[in-house]
Amino acid sequence: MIKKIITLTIILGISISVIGLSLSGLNSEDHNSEVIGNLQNDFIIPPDVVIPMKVSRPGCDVEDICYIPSNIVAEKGDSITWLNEDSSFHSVTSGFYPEPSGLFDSGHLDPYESYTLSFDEYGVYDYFCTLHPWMKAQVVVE
Ligand SMILES: [Cu+2]
Repeated sequence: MIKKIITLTIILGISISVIGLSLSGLNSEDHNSEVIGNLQNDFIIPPDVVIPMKVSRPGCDVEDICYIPSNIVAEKGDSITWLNEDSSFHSVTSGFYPEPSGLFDSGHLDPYESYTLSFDEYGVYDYFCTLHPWMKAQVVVE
């Protein structure tokens, strides 16, 4: 009888340590995913210009909010990051619709895709969206 109890205790002890090990295994996985999450957060750069929701229909041009802000002032050498927060494709293309000037073109930006460009020359850079003629804005490098 005593022998059986001892055996049971040993088995229980082993099971508990096995459970403990697998739990700590789970914990370290959780920890890893947290670290990855933090790393991703560290890489998210706050956008300078946002392409807001619902600008794929005309109307944002009335209040000049197709790109926010529609006029951004940068210093020479600054980088500007655009973020498409809409559920449609948009672009950041230099020039005026429908004639790209050829200076820069993001191509079609997916929802939540960003585009970063550095401006190394003074000037006024008009840009537009190749998909939506009413979407236009400006970068001024001073
Ligand atoms: Cu657009």
